Amino acid sequence: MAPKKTTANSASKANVSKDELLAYYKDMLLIRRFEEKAGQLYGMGLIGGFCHLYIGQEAVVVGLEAATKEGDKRITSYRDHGHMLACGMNPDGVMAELTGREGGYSKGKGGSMHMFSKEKHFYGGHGIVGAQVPLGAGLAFSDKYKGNDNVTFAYFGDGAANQGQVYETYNMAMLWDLPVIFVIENNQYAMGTSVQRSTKSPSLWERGAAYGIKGEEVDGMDVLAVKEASEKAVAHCRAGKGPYILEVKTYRYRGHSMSDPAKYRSREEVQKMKDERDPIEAVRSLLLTGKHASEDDLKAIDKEIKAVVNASAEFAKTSPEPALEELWTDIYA
Ligand SMILES: Cc1ncc(C[n+]2csc(CCOP(=O)(O)OP(=O)(O)O)c2C)c(N)n1
Ligand SMILES: [Mg+2]
Repeated sequence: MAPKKTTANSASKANVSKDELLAYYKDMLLIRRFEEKAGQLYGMGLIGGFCHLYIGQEAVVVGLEAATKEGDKRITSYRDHGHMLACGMNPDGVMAELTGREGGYSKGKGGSMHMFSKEKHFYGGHGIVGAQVPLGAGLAFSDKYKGNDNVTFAYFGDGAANQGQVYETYNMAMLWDLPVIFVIENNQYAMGTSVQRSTKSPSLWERGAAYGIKGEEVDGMDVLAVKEASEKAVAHCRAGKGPYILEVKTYRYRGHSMSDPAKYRSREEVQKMKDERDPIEAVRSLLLTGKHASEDDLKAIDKEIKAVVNASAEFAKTSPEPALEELWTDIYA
């Protein structure tokens, strides 16, 4: 059966409680401030190697996580700091991994793209474009095999959506009715190529039709729309109906990685998104106009989050570098 296109919107905003709105605001703001700090530490030479920031895309992961329960799994690409914070991993451990310190999630030996948390069911952090998609189906297979109702979120980008392994995975996931939500974070660009330049059929979720997988497109700058779509997708998977595709339309404000001359788009385009579609500003405005919070309340939240992020940076600077002997631990050979 062909997938149905039902673009979720925020029509149900009125049904969202004050506490929920505040929680989404805080979660998105934590990611934004954390990423800004990571950018600063990178500029100071404290973070080496690759570093891909999530700024602009915060509503995607926060909206999706809003529909999860304990036991659900997540796996993503190298643009992974936001996913880790949103599933409750400790900012100290994430920041210390970025600076390559002992207190990091991979003891300082993995860096930005290679962190994991068994406790929070976060399975990385993958630098090979698209590689996490079949791995995500494998995670879902394990839950199906065990007979529980957990769901796996396999996140990947618009660029990765042109990888062959994605479609091999779609086929197997549908054949075996795996409880996996394929989340295409369509931020309009791959490394330096826009979707328009690289992709003949710009609707990425509709490709699931070839495998009979249902899906939809969602406004990824609207956390409430993402949450609503996530609830629907999760219900589908938990009911044993097989995989689901969510193409979440979003935008990254920063370069692909820290070393990106960004010649493929104009400053005006980026500024327009910031001015008109910022996901955090949107919730801020809902909080204020709905009289759920005052300017002072929001200032206090800002302060609270800055303190958490500053503490993580302090930890990441002071945690020692891994000892030399660590070169010989956590390796296969
Ligand atoms: C198999 C493979 N090919 C190429 C690369 C280089 N590369 C890294 S990220 C990237 C772009 C991916 O873009 P997208 O999937 O849209 O994710 P985004 O960076 O926008 O989150 C490319 C080509 C890689 N890491 N792995
Ligand atoms: Mg992209």
